[in-house]
Amino acid sequence: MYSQGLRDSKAGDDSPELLEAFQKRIDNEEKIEPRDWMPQAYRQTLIRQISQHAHSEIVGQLPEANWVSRAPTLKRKLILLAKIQDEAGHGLYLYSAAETLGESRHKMFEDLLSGKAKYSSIFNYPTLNWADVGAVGWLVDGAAIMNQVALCRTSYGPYSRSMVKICKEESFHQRQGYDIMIKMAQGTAQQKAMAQDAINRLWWPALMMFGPSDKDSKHSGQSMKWKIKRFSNDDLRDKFINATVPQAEYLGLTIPDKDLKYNEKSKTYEHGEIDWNEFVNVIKGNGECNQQRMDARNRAYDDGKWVRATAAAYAKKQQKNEKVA
Ligand code: FAQ
Repeated sequence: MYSQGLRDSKAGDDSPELLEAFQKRIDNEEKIEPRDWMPQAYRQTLIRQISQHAHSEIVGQLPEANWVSRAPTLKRKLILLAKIQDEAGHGLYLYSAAETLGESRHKMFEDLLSGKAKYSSIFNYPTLNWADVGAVGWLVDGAAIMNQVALCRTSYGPYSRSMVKICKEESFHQRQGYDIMIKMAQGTAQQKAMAQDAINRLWWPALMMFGPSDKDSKHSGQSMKWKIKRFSNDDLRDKFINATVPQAEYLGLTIPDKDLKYNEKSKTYEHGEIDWNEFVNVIKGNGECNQQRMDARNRAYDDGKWVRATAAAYAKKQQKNEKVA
């Protein structure tokens, strides 16, 4: 019943019996695999989320790439290059995971390059000083891990397995970012001021990475029922704040939230109001760097045209040779 294959799971096939049996599998913590029957809406939700996630990894290389040529030492440059390459790899695993759902990579690229597809809001902010590279590793990768550790248990097999490897690498990214922050915070007064400036600008955008508040999140309810998401946006955001505030204290830096306070009873931090207008504006394409990011991705795609043409010609030639042999 479940191995009907991709072509059998079309709109209109979602009978109550199939839906009920599918939900039972989810409730029993079974992983859903590419050739299993799945509701169209489950497939579409995954394609949307996984492709947005893949685009984020790819666009997310750009703010850090800004500092490759100006890293302060050869060692820092090597570490940064390795991290950026990891992000490209994450994008590729995720595009592959989305392909198992029947979406073509070409279509996903087209949607990104035309501005139709979303990617994480955080990458539309600039990286203005070297401490931003530390803050991106510490806060952005830190927020990404908080979300992705939960996704290791997501119900779709290929997505879940790709997350396991990605999380191992993100954990190294987070630590290299924190290491930069330690050096800056313990350095000269000017370096410490740069570290504080980075956290002032990136703290709130990092909190926005978790998505709209639970009351405004349109997909969370169904995604949690299908165990695509294991925690709500606000729960993950709170976990991130609770883990990160003590790290900022260790650095001797201040979280730029005058309303942040520790609740002795619940043993958790309560944060101030997030500027949701800013979030909406950025995901609509009006952030500080949206245009710059899109231009860079389109330029890279155009520059790579000859590589794709050569690879396609080579593949065609190989096929022809195989036929002759
Ligand atoms: N930015 O109903 P919800 C990384 C959209 S990886 C832009 O709550 P959902 C690694 C959302 O798509 C970072 N758009 O949606 C790295 C939806 O739009 P739609 C990426 C956002 O899906 C580090 C609408 O708002 N991680 O950083 C954002 O249930 C350093 C309504 O929202 C992932 O993608 C946002 N922040 O929950 C790389 C993790 N938030 O499609 C380089 C996987 C929400 O209806 C350097 N994704 N939207 O038009 C997820 O866990 C989920 O998709 C959420 C959103 C939690 C992001």
